[in-house]
Amino acid sequence: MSESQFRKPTSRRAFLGGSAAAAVAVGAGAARAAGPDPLITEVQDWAAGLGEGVDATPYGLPIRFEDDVIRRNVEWLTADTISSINFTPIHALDGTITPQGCAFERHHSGAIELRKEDYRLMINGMVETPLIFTYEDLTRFPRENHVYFCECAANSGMEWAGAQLNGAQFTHGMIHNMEYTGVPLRTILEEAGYNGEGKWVYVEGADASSNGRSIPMEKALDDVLVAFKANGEALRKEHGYPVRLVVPGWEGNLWIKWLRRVEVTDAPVESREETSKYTDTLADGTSRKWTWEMDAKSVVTSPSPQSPIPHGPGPLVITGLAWSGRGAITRVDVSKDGGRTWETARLARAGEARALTRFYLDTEWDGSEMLLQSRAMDETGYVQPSKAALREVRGENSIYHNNGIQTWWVRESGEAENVEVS
Ligand SMILES: Nc1nc2c(c(=O)[nH]1)N[C@H]1C(S)=C(S)[C@@H](COP(=O)(O)O)O[C@H]1N2
Ligand SMILES: [Mo]
Repeated sequence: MSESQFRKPTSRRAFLGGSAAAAVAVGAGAARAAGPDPLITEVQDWAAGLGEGVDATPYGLPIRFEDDVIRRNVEWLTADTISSINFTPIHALDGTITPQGCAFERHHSGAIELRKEDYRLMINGMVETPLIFTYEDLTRFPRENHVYFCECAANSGMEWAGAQLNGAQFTHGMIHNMEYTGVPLRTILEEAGYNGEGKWVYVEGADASSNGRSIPMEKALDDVLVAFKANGEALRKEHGYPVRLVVPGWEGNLWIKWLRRVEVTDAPVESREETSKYTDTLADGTSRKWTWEMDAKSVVTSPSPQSPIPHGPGPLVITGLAWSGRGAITRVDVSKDGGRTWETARLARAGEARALTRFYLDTEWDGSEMLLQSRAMDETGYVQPSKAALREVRGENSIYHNNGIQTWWVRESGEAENVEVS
C-alpha cells in the first residue's frame, strides 16, 4: 500500500511514548486519555487506501505481527532435527484448539510425504479376511468427530531433576488438541472379521522408523480412531497425512502417523518403542511398563516466562490448560503462594473427556511477587501431585509421565521464571 497523503503521527514510537504519559489508568485496566489520541484523531494508513483483495490469500497464514507464535525446539535437545521434537507455543494460544500449523511435532525418522493415491492400510493377523484399504475406501465408512489432546509421554521429561527449561512452551508444549474426523478402528476390525480371539493389535506407520506399538484389544475396540482430518482439514504432513491413529488419553507415541498396518495378535510384540523406550526405571531398579494413560496435569500458560505481565497492579487474567487421559477435568485450583493457599479457577467450558480444558482465574494483582501454580482434578477423583510427591514414588531416573505441579516465580516487574518450591 502506498504512503498516505494524510498526516500521520511522526513515528509510532514517539506516539507510544506520548500516549503512555498522557493516559490515566481507570477501573478495569482501561485508560482515559488526557489529550487527543492520534490513533483516533488522525486518519491512519489502513483507512487511507484500499486493503488486499480476496484473491491475495488463497490459503491464509497468521498476520505478520504474530510471527513469534511458532513452534520452537530446544537446541541441546535437538542435535538431530530429523529424529526429534519441537514444541507448541502454548504460552501464546488461548481457548483449547491447537492450530495444526503450530502443533508440536515428534518424528523418529522425519516427516514423510505420502500421496492419498499411494496410501494403503493393511489389516492382517488374527482376522477372518485380511484386507487392504485405500484412502477412498476409508472415507466410505460412517465417521465420527471428536476433540482429543495428544501428549508425548516425554512432555515435561526434562524437568525430572529440577526446574530447567524457561517457558511453558518448553516445559509443557509437547501437547496439542484437535478435532479429529475418522472411522472407529472397531469398524475396520469388524470389516476384516475380527472374531474376539486376538487380544492385541500391533500398529505401525509407513515411515522408515515405523514406530510400531502394541495396543490391548479392549482399547482398540473402545475409542481409537483411524483419522484423516484434523480441525476440519486434511492432516498436515507432519501429523501423519493422509491417515493417523488417534488413541484418546494415551501417550502420543501410540498415535501412529502415516498408519499402514494393523495386525491382530494374541500377545504384545514388545517392540523397541514399548520396551527400551516409553518405560521408566524406578529407584529400586524395577521398571514401569505399559504406562499408556496420561495422568491429569495442568500448567499456567500466562503469566509465564514467555508471557510476562505487561501491566502494573490491578486486574490480571491468569490462565492455563488442564487435561487428563482418564476422563474430564472437573476442577482446577490456582495458587499464588507456591501451594500454601489455593483458589478454584473458572473453567471456560465444562471439561470434556481426554481433551484440553481452559481455565481462568480473574484476579486483582497487588504488584507483589507470586509463586504461581495450578493443580488439576479429573472425574476419577485423581489430583495432580507435587513434583516432590512424584519423585518419592518414581525416583529421578524417569523421562516419561512427569505430571507434577509446575511453579512460575512471577516478579514485581511482571517477568516470570521456572522454579521449584519445596
Ligand atoms: N509413524 C510414526 N508415528 C508416530 C511417530 C513417528 O515417529 N512415526 N512419533 C510418535 C510420537 S513419539 C508422538 S509424541 C506423536 C506426535 O504426533 P505429532 O507429530 O502429530 O505431534 O506421534 C507418534 N506417532
Ligand atoms: Mo512421543
